[in-house]
Amino acid sequence: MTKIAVVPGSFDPVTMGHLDVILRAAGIFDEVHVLVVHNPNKHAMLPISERMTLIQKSLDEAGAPQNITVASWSVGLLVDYCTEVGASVLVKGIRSQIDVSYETPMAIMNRSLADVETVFMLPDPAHAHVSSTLVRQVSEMGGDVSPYVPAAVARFLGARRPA
Ligand code: COD
Repeated sequence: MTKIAVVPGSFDPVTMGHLDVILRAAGIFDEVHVLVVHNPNKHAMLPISERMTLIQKSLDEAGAPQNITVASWSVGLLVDYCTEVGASVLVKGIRSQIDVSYETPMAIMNRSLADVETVFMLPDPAHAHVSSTLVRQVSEMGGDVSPYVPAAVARFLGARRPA
């Protein structure tokens, strides 16, 4: 049976940490759906369509395998999307105890709601300190974010900066 995994996130913007988790998941599962979801607890910088474009460009430039699809979801539960596409696994990156505390209740709830398992993936140590929130802050204050984001994102954020 085809094993489909969903890698959900705000991806505002996608970082090297996200990209690492997505590419590793694509090596484990038959199909991976990168799902851009609005997180009501965060103040968004980019519209969802722009985040999707940047993810697709980053994947293309990384020479990503063809079993990765980029999608978005704005109505209902994350597990409703999983049911709709036949995905049985959610993949989440875990950088710290804070991530574990945040993700554990959601993982238990998602299994209870729809029998969707959550796989926690440890980060590449090179990217363990990277978050979209920090990237947004550094970028907005005029810093160089190119070590932390794919080249497509660095170009995009650089072009947005006032001259
Ligand atoms: N290295 C590895 N992993 C990383 C890194 C990094 N440097 N940075 C982020 N990650 C991981 C995060 O831990 C997370 O797993 C994922 O990548 C996405 O991160 P973000 O910051 O883009 O996205 P979030 O944290 O805002 O997540 C948004 C979601 C909507 C996916 C989340 O809030 C969620 O699962 N919501 C559940 C909605 C729902 O259905 N609720 C009801 C039942 S639980």
